[in-house]
Amino acid sequence: MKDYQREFIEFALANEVLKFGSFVLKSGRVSPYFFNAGLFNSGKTLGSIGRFYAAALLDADFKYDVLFGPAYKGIPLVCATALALTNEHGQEAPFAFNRKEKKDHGEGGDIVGTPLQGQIVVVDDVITAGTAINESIEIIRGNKAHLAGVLVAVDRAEVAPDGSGKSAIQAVQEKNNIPVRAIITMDHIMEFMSEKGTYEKELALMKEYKSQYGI
Ligand code: OMP
Repeated sequence: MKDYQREFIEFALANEVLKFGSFVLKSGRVSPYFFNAGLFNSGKTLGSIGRFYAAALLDADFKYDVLFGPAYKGIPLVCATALALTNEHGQEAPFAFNRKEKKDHGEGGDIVGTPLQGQIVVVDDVITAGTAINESIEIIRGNKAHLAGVLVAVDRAEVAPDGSGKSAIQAVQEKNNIPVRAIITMDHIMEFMSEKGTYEKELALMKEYKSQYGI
């Protein structure tokens, strides 16, 4: 685990974005942890999350023309990432996001920001079953742009509910022949918990969940 990944887990815990407990997921699975990116809800936390995404994007060595943040949760994330890439790393970092409802007046269309052209990297929160990411891929293809990669905050590394035996992230990578990277994975969270030594009960539940649904 790299320093920025450990710092990211500490930061997510301090802001209660990462929580331990019992949470029902979109997939219906009952998870002992949940990552709620919607709680990055102040200038301070958004500034920090942007720096973590920017560090991970550079670590992954993605080559991009435009960063794309899918509505709604991806919108502040892509703005924060682009700002950090400019302020901290001197990159121009063009970005775009979509509207959920197409606008038929004014400038029209469903994309706001830089036109979706060239190599696109999607910036989003969490991939579980892959529904949200597949919608983004359709938007990019619909604009005749090229998907270059996907960056999310958390890779839950769970087996997809489709019975393929792969994780949703593996399926997206293989189907589109692109890298999908995350700032942290479930394993990083577990490594952090075991380093701290104060999460004995929670870690046991994480291990149990991983043995049931992990990839
Ligand atoms: P998929 O669209 O199935 O890949 O699920 C991704 C979505 O699950 C996220 O955009 C969230 O709405 C939600 N989610 C989280 O935000 N954090 C989690 O830790 C787990 C989930 C989830 O429900 O699986």
